[in-house]
Formats: sequence, structure tokens, C-alpha cells
Amino acid sequence: MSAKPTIYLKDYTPPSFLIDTISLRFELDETATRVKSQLQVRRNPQAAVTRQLQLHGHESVELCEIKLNGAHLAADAYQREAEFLTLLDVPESFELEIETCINPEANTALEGLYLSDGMYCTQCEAEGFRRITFYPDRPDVMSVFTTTLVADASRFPVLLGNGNPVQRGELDDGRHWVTWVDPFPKPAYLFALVAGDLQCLEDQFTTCSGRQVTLQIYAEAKDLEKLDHAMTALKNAMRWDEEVYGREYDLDIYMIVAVDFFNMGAMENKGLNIFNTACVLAHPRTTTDAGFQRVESVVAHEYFHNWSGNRVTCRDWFQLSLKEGFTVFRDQCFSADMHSAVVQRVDEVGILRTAQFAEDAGPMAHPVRPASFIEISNFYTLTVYEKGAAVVRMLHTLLGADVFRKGADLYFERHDGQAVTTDDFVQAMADVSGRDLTQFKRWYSQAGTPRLKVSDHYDAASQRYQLNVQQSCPATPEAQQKLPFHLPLSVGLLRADGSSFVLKDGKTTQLLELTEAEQTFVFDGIDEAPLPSLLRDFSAPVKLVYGYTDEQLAFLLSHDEDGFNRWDAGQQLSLRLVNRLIADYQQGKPLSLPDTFVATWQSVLQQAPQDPAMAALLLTLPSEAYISETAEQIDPLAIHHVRHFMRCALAEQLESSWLELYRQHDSQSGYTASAADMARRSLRNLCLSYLMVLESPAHLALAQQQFETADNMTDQFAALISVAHSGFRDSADELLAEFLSQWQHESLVMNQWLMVQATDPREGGLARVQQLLEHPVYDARNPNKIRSLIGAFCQQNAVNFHAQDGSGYRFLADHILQLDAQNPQIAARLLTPLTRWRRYAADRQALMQAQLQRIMDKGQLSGDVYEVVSKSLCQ
Ligand code: 7MF
Ligand code: ZN
Repeated sequence: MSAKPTIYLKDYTPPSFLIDTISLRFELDETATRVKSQLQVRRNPQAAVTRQLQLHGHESVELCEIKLNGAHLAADAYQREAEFLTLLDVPESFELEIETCINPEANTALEGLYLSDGMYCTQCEAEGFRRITFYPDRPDVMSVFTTTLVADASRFPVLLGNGNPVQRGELDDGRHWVTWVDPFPKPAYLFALVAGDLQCLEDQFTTCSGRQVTLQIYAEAKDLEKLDHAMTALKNAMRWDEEVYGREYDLDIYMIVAVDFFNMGAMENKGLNIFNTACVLAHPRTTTDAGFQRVESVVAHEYFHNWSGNRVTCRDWFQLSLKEGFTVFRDQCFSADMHSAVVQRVDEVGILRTAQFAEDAGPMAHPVRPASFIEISNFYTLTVYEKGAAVVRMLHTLLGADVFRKGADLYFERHDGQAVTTDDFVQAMADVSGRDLTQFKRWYSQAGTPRLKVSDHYDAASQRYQLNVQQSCPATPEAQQKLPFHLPLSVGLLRADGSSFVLKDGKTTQLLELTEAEQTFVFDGIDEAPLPSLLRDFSAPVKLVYGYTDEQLAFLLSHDEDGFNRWDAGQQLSLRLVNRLIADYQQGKPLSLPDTFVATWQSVLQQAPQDPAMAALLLTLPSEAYISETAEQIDPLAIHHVRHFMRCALAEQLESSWLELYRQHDSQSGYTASAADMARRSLRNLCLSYLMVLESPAHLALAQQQFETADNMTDQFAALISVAHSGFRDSADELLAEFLSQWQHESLVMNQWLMVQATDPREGGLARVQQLLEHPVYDARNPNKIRSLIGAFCQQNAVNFHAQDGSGYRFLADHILQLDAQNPQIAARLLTPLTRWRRYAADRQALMQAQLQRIMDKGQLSGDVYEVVSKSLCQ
């Protein structure tokens, strides 16, 4: 049982005291770091009068000394509880001095101050600062921070803090110190420090108003050569925010530090971002194209937070999507501008429609602005991030780009330096547009994925076409009944020749606004029966149902002018076939592919050279995860078997086309990271993956040759995975061994090596993973390793994880129990696949529930794991 109480949004009250300034001095030591903090405190005129000051403080923090206005506090003047330090009687305004002692080496949770590979770093979002010192650790308390770091000069030559360095010096004992001042008031979650033996790549950026900003990216010396891509991404992001949002950077220096031990992707600490090495290091030899793109988008995301998150921050953690949803929307638009907009959209909708929709249908479902939580770190979710971004995107679509920009300007201007709410964000949009967005705000308060049921009617005599749309939303833990949403439904109408009708305002895409549970939209002057193209560019995060025939989907696939819908038509067409084949498989019938389906693929293959990026998307079958999300009940074995069967049949029947395309898309000259080259590689490697399922020695030789001769990780890794997951066992083992010896000193490459093996669908997966847990490249304390091995096995190896004997579930539960004492955030995140037990048949349900119960019965759980397990069991 967890003793942690549930926190409710409705209970929010402003802070009783404000902290105008905080001055921190860290005497860094592996096991006993001394932290002196000096606070200027005053009562909040906006809050109810009280003489009690309650400060947060984690139980691991030792209180050494406390002084008020220079005088030691008597022991009966304060109370120390597990999570708090309460001063019982304080004046209106005063100076508070606190000295604490903490142990970075013992910090395996990686929250607060800890050691990553011998270097000091911090992670304070959301509630890590209370593991450093006693403080009102809530985002609506904003203060000007001054930080002094003191450490051994030879082992920790680099000492970094937020803001600008203002003073430095040396002590007699071989230690040195640096003082940093951040002039912008900020909440404690944006505090950071780093101390280590680091090298940096430095560059300059001239802002739109002509100010010079120094850019520095720090890493261990061996990784210095992997920082160029992040630097380019940073400069592109800075320019983009100036051009698209009119937002300029505000300090003289912007630093990024790469660390190996990190619970998440990255963190936007003011002026001092800290990044997981996996999200900042990139080099063609060691990083795949997907890795390059991740680095670019994470660098941009953290940079964009400087305005959407730091200058304007969250009032409380229920408002998390205020900064995260908006910032994800911003980084999505940035990536779309840097690369192919359709490919970017397909990728982001893929995440939303598989993982977020699944979350919205499970026991942890919550609104974009949750109403309650036990542990806030469990709410850094796809709903807050991805659905939150989709909600901001809908405002952009409803208001148009120009009005949206004016709304963003007003929001930043009105709330600069404040901690605000999602209502404030929407209000700025309402004020500039003159529109009433009250109903729209239901997107923030109602969970669940709405369903749109669309039907139509065409009357040739009156040339009138009508679309009828009904919306509904399933019950979720917080609410049985849902009110209708206000949402943009973008539609086009196709003629028989494939062209789009010109609709309102001379445009071929019309924006319909849904507000009612049922609505009918009328189109006049439609001179032939049209085929509707619905929800273009995925204009709202909903499940759309319309009775297309297979022929109509194939028509959209070849003719729709909306790239996203063209791709989606192909996906829906494949999905239907998948479902028919799953039914056949379950009834023991033989499987076969209809000729029409193969013919459709043949024609996509023929046109592939015209747009390789799009072709690579179109020629990829719906993922097992997406098939699972859309299934009535998930049968992991059937899904895997059917998808594999389809890949084999398509490979066999179109073998010469795959081979020809593979050969055509060979790189002519060396590697480049251009969009065209990435598209070429993705199509070529897709061809290889189809060829390899045929298990022919000739194709194996092709893959082996690609593995040996590749000058970049994208091609080498694609060859590796295609062989490693094939029936050629000996060749698979050989290549895996060769890859290991080639890259054993590259930690991030070894994550990929672990992942290939963890996701291998062939029999005996669990045993292989268990062996790898003992391998020298594995490190049970490093979150990246845990995710690459245990996480990948449980989330991307459905056939093995869902083994009928329940061994996969037991394995996961064993590791959660072990991990919870070490790193509760990672333990809770790893739980996700077990929480989905209701989606499976009774036998698997029982096995999954039994493991959840076993975790629950352990007792002494962290709040993180307790919240997820208890909610999963009671729903
Ligand atoms: C791009 O949001 C998109 C999302 C919190 C940590 C980074 O900037 C962040 C941090 C989590 C989950 C996803 C992301 C982040 C975090 C993230 C990173 C890059 N404020 Br938890
Ligand atoms: Zn973020």
C-alpha cells in the first residue's frame, strides 16, 4: 500500500509565501554534498493569511542547519515530516538560510542531484528539487536563482548552472568554484547544475535583433565528434522560432549537456538543457536516420520550451499540457517544415492512433488536463503530450494560421513571467478570434477518443450532397457520460476522374465544424456522385467510421490530393484484409491474398521511384500495435502470424519488383543526410526486409553484403535486423557477434544491438532476453539499457511477451518489483503492457491480472507503481 494521497485540481490554492530570490551553494561530494540555500521570503498578498510556512523536502534530505533572519531556529519552531519541513510561526517577510546534506551516489532514482558516469547532474521536473533542499517545490513559485558550485578542479573542471556565469575562483584545497546567475524568475523544476570532465562544441547565433548568443553542447571527449547535428538543429530551431512565432532567445548563452543516465529524453532547464545521450549524439556511422530525426526534434522541443514552458510556465502540474502539448505541436510543425510534411504527419498520427488511443481506452485514461493524480510523473503521458498537441493543432485549424499566431503573441505577451493554465491559453485564442471557445475546452476536461460515424446521401436531381455526422465518446474512468466536442472535420469530395470538387471559397478542402452530437452538412452544385475524403490531414484525434468499399479505398489511395488520406486509405484497405485473415486463421482456414490487393501493391511499387518517402510509407503494412489497437479483442499470435503471412505473400508475388527497386535505390555516391537520401534509404531497406522474409540464400547474400559494405548505421542496422529476425540462425548469430565486436565501445549502438534481439519474434525470446541481462554491455541501472532490453521485449515482441504460459508477464513483474526500489519512474513506465489486460481473451487476462496482483501484494510500493497497479486492477 502507498501512503501517498490523491491530489485534486479542484483543491488548488495559491502559495502562501513567495520566494523573491534564492541563492544556492553546492559543495559537491559523491556521498555527502552540502547545499546551503538562502531565501528571501514574503507572504503572498493573494493568499489567505497564515504564519505557517510549509516547504517540500524528500525524506532522503538531511537537515543540517536552519536560520531565520540570521538566528538559529529552535527545535520546537519547526516540524520535519517525511515529505515536508514546516516552520510554525514566521514573519511577513524574512531571510531563511537552510543547510542540507544529500548523497548523489546513492541516488538511483535519477531525480534531484545524482551521478551519471562520474559526473554530477540534476533532474528536477516535476518534483526533483525537493530532493536537493527544502523549498516550495511547485511551479507557481518563481524565483531568481543564483548558484555557486564548488568541486575538485581536476576531476570536475566544468561547472555549469542556469543563466550566465558571473564569477569564478580557486580554493587552497584544489577545489574551484563558479557562480551563475539566472535573471529570469523561474520555478524550481527548471533548476539545473552539471559538474564533470566535459568537452564542448561551441558556436554562435545572432538573434533577429542582432544579439550574439554563445551556443555550447557538452559531452565526454570521446563523443565530441557526434555533436554537429544537434548544433545545426539548435540553430535551425532558433531561427524557426523567430520566423514562425517571432520569439527570440533571451540569455547570452545556451548550453546542452549529454548524459548517459537519464529517465527521459531531455529537459529544458533554463539556459542549461540536459539531454539523454540518445537524444543528442548523432554520427552517420553510429546513428540511424531515425536517430538523426529524433535528435533534431528533441533539440527543437527543448529549445521551444524556452518560451512555451519557461517564460510562460504552468500554474500547477494539472496544467502540464499547457507547456507540453503546445511545445510538441511546435516541434511537429518545425519537423514538417524541415522535412516532408506528409511523412512527419504520418509518423505523429501513428503514435497518436496506436499508443495514445490505447492509453485513452485503458485504466490510466485521463483528460489532457487531468483532474487528479497520486504521482505526477505518471502523467507525462501520450495523452498530455500527443493528444495535447492534437488539441492545439485543432485550434490552429479552426482559427487559421494567422489568427492562431496572433493568439500565441497575445498569450506570450499577456503571461510573460507568469505561471498560468490551459484556460488562459485558450482565452488568448478566444480573445484574438472573437470566438467562443467554451465548448472547445471540453477537449481538456473529457478523456476518451471520440468516434465519428459518417453517412452520406447524394441527390442527382438537385445536385445536392449531404454528409451526416454523429459523434460519441466512450466512458472512461473519470466519467461515464460525455458532452459533444467542438472539432474541425476537413473534407474533400472526389470526382470519378480523381480530381477534387472545388468547394467553399474556391478551395478543394472544406473545414466543417462539428459541435452537436449529430449534424448534417449540405453541399450544393455537386454535379456527379462524389467520393468523400474525410478527416483530411487527420484534422481531429478521433476514430472515423464510414462505409467505404475496398474499391473506394483503392481509389482514394491512388487519387486523393491529401497525402495523409492517400496513405490512410492504403492502411485501412490493408487493415480490412488483416482482419479477414485473422478470422480465417482463427477458424483454421488457409490464408491467401486476393489478386486485387497484390495488384494495388504492384502499382504502388511501380510508382515508387517518383516519391520514395511516400512509397516507403505506403508499402508498410499497419503495425502489430495499430492492428491490436483497432481489434475487438487482441490475439497476439494471430496478428503476428497474419501480418507475417501477408509480408511473405507480397514478397513472393512481387519479388522481382522488390529486387529491382532495391537495386535502383543503391547509393550512387557516399552517405548524405539529405531528405532525398533518407527517403531513398528507407525505401531500399524496406525492399530488403521484404526480400529477406523469403529466406532465399541469394537475398541473404545481399543483406550480408549490405551489412559489410555500409558506410552508415541506417544501412548496416537494416541489414542486421533483416538477418537477425530471419530463419537463417547461423548467419543471424554471426552478424550479431560481428556487430557486437565492431561496436562494443559505443553504448548507444549497443542499445540497438540489445533491441534487435529483444524484439526478435522467433521462439525462445524470453530465454534470449534473460541471457542478455547477464551480458557485459547490459547495465541494470541505466534506463536506456532497461528500455532497450526489457521495455522492447514487453512492448515490441508481442508473440513472446504474451506467451500462453504467462512467462512474459511473470518476467515483467519480477523486474518491476526489483526496479521499483531503485527507480520508481522507470518501473511505473515499464508496467504499461500489463495494464492493458482487459483487451485480451480470458486466459491471458487471468495471467496478467495475477501478476498485477502479485506486485500489489508486495507492499512498500512507490507511489508511482502503486498508482498504476491499483488503477489497473480496479478498472
Ligand atoms: C520531445 O517534455 C517530446 C517529448 C519532460 C520529460 C521532455 O521537455 C520534456 C521534459 C518526458 C517525455 C517526453 C519528453 C520529455 C519528457 C519529450 C522530449 C522530446 N519537460 Br517524461
Ligand atoms: Zn517538453
